[in-house]
Amino acid sequence: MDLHCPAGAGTTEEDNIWQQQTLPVGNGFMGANVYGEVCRERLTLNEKTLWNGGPSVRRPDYCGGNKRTADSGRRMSEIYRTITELYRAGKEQEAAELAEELTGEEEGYGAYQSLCNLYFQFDFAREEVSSYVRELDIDTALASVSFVLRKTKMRREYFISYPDRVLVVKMRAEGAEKLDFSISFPAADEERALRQQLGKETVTTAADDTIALSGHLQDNGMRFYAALKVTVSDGTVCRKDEETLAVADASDVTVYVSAATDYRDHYPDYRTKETEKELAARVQNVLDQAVRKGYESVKRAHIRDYQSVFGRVKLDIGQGGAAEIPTDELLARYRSGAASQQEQWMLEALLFQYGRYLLIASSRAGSLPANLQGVWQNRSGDAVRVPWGSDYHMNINLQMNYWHVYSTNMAECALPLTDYVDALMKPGKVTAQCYFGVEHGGVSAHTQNTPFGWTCPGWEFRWGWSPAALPWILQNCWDYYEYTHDLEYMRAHIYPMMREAALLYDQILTEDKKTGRLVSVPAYSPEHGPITAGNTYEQSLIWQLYENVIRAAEILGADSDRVPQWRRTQSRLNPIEVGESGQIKEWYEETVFESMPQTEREHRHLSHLLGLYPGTLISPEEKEWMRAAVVSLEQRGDKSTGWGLAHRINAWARTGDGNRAHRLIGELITNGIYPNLWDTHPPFQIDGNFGVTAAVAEMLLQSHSGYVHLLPALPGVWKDGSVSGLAARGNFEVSMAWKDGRLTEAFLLSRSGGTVSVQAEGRKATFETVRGENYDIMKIMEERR
Ligand code: FUC
Repeated sequence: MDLHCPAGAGTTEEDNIWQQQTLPVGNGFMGANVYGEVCRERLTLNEKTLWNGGPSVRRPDYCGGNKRTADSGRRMSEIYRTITELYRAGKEQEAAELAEELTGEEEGYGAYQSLCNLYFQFDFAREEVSSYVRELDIDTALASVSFVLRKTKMRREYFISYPDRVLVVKMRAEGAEKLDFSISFPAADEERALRQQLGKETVTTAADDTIALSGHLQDNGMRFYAALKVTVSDGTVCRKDEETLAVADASDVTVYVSAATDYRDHYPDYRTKETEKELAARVQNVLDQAVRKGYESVKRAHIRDYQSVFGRVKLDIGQGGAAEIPTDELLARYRSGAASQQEQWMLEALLFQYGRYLLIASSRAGSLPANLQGVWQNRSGDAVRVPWGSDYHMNINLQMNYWHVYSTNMAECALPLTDYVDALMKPGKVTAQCYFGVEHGGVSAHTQNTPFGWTCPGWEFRWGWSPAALPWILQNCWDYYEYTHDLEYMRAHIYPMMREAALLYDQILTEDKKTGRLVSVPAYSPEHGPITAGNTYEQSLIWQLYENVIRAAEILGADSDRVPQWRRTQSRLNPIEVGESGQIKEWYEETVFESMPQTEREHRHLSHLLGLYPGTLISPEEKEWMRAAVVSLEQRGDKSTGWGLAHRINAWARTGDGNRAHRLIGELITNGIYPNLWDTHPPFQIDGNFGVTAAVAEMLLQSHSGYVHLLPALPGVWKDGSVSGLAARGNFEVSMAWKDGRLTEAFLLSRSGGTVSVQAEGRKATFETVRGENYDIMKIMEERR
């Protein structure tokens, strides 16, 4: 199976409607897409843990995809040792060829699965409907549809509550017409999936006012249970047939849905071990509680919970109130150049906040992290049909999913990520032993990861091998501490992971004889170019790992015996080299641009620029490297896929070029999103949504170089504006306003005290802060003039 099949391959008309037109709601655990059809309304429903793959009676030997021996019969760790020896002997070509044997299994990788659909079948005709409006209000996380049917106002509302763990659909008829419809709840199985034995075995039971869906996945026996209950305030609801309920003569109907599986992120079995009955009882209990609580209370709790996170950040770039025109039209106008300045701002501000909405809807404490499609998926079957299995890709995608989580003040939404990476530690240690033969600790994971500890290097070296992916995702985890200063959390959950990752590199880095540099071998820059001994991608990420683990150890007073060695190692990594074209080299063997084989000028990955963003290696103070980074960015160009553009925007923001960053936001809006504002690779991939939100924050506030930089890359077109609630490293919160591109007011709230340096308008001030105090930055700057 070639996972890197042509982009968007297999996307059907039906998929396109789903990914381009429907409205997503979610609570991290469940996701749903609202079609907004009037006569036959449809929702697709997801449960985040429903995955094929992993341990199964079909795969008694499942071991995270690790392959002990290559096809040649040699052990992986032996092959690895030989590769290092070949490099040492200067036999680069032979080493690179042998590296391609470092692969894992394909069997057991699996894919995320769509759970089921919800259909509401009415018997009126479309022609009888007028004044149709479909809406997703991201201030309240409520989707709604309203229309008039023969003078009766019909209103439907949809949300998924995090506090109550249910999907709620409310339908109301205000007028003479009543609500008469049937409800069905079929499992989402595609024929091909069933043929491949990758579908579901399901029993559907309708009784009185409930439908229950009970079953397991054919591939791995994972149990799932989903239940739906209908309440009516007038009229009736009853069983129509074994799979359908009928509602009649009602004017106010509420439908509650809850679902769960017996998955647990726990190595090596990944199951709760609940019986079918226990699982059903768990879901039923959640459902009953929500029904008892009632629609109004569930809705109130949902809005309160959602707004407690979403409401922290406000952005005003001149967009004014809510748009008068539908979003898809706004988008069309933006693309054709017909949008007014204010309409352009509307869309840009909306896209920024949408990335926050989508993460709150797809990553909440206790859930798995947001995957390649967040929590939303309409497909089932293998990892070709479900693009990339909708997995946890760690050569940029999972990282990008969380780039905005701290800066836009939603740190609690990152907890699923830390938990997930933590759960990779045990299988990752097995992978490290298997492939590197290490004996003194160390952990490793590569490009593709699943909820079943799939930490092997994939089944093709040229996209699968990427041990630096783990240090990279650990940057995201480390940032939790940088932004929250939660020392105890860092001690218990983050430091141990970074330490384990460092232990691997303590053992495997080898000296490049020509340069004296300590390198990782074999090294491959994500999906691009030749296999070499060390490259900028690997070296930058390993450098950053040591940088962060040293800082963490010092803060905690831990591992004082190791820190000096870590420092020495870090100082010999020399990640950055400037080439003859003035560029940041992607490989150390590179001379001028495109001097290396198998390179693509406009490649989507910016792997050699990770020290610029999201890393801290190429800072504004490193002027020569910064200049070279700009040269490299120019070389890669402004054309890319959704996430490729989002990465470029963040990178340009770090260079301080707000206008270029803004131009690329325009490019993303023009070529990288669908009418429902979902990012496209294609197909739909959520990373670009999150990445662009991070980029807007990065244009307004940066804090990676030891100081809080206000308006570091403000584009000329956002000339007047304000933002409140952005977060900065050191656990500060910033609110500010600007006019004609100049800062007019700025406040910094200190959430845990400590020293801060602030840079604004070309000036810098360093001062002590007291926890809970809000500081008037303009005044402080003025006093220090
Ligand atoms: C990375 C990218 C691909 C795709 C995949 C999910 O490997 O190189 O283009 O986005 O992730």
